[in-house]
Amino acid sequence: MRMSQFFLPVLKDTPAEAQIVSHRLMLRAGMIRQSSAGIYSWLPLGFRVLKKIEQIVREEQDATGAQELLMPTIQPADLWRESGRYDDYGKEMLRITDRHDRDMLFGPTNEEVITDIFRGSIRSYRQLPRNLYHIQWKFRDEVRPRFGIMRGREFLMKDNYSFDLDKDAARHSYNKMFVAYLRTFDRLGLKAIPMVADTGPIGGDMSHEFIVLADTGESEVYCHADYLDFTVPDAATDYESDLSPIIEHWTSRYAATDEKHDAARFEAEVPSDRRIATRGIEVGHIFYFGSNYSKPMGATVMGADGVEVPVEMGSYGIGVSRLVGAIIEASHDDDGIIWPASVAPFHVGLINLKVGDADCDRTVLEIYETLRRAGVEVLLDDSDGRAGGKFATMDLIGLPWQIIVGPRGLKSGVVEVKERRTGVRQELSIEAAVATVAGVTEA
Ligand code: 5CA
Repeated sequence: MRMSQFFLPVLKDTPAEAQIVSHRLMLRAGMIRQSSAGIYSWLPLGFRVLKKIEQIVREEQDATGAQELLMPTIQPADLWRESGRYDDYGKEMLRITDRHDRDMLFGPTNEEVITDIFRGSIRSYRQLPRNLYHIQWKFRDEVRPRFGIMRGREFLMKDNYSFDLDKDAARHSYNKMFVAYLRTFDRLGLKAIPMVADTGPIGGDMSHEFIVLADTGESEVYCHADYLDFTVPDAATDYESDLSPIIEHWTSRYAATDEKHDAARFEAEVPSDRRIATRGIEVGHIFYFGSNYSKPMGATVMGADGVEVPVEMGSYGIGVSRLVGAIIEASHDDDGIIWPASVAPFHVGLINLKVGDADCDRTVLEIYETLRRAGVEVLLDDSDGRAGGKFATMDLIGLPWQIIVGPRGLKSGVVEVKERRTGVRQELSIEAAVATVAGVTEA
């Protein structure tokens, strides 16, 4: 992509309304624009990151055997009357009336819709287990939308729903999601700690929130420092095997959100120099709620003994759009964003320091084409602005690598390669520069 053609409305000044660094940087880097309170447009740079996160989430879900579908954003109120949540959900639900005076709503979550699909299609225990997910926009009319996309009113969520015959099988489905979440957040370059959590309006009696520690987070959290060094299960994990040893390991130390915090236990179980009491960003939340929805909504299956039973269910959410902010909170410096390679909007920023200089123009094009042929995503700064401005923009948008081509270097056959994360600069031949940045495309 050529910068001269790319829609990248970067801001020079820090927007006054942005209180936290991720919000400031997303606005400055031209990733998002507010449409109304808590509702944002995703501009091309931000949208590329959102899609990359979505794809990693999808790959890790598919690896567990979960299947993707797509449910609507607008739901009929009647389904929520059946589950008993229509009145309970309160003002956070955006209620809509259609032209026939039917009560509709913009979905804040999808337990009712998926339970309705399930009950219309599945009859026998032989058709279980099932785990279905979608990645779809949600709307919650939050009292205080804030911090940009971090607490939005409209936001993108991955939500799954598992269906099992009995509690043991449902526990296995829960464990699968637990492991998939550890892997997903790790691939996104985040350390997310599973913490015992409250179930709120979703309900149920077992729940974990996955929390990224950050001073700017909205949740107060308490945990053992050991979690920061725990190893995440690898890609070869067999999801059909007994996953409980992994879960036991990852729940072996104290970790709880504010609502579930027990100060006496925290002090008894965690040595004082290992206690972390801080804030965190909730990037995922998993729930086991048994038959809370299947019973009132009549989602039953025939068991092997011929007896009809309500299915055991769980639901599992990841805040896909919130993750963009969480990653920036975890990875930035004074100059801007530092994207982990796995979600970077482009892998390389290629800067032509002297547009119009035949040597520079030719070399830049040669590098651009070579990288593109190798499948590396490149953003070519072909504008004729000042060098200082070009460097500042490249640092702000945080691509993992920069290749800087100028007339002076070319005289001695070299270009400059800068790694954004470390700031390390090297003068290299063109071939070596290409090999350096192309050799690390895999996250
Ligand atoms: N049905 C369940 C699981 S699928 C559910 O809705 N869970 S939730 O309420 O915990 O939301 C799941 C995830 O969505 C949260 O962990 C959080 O990362 C994200 N999320 C929730 N509310 C917002 C919001 N207002 N803005 C951005 N992300 C949000």
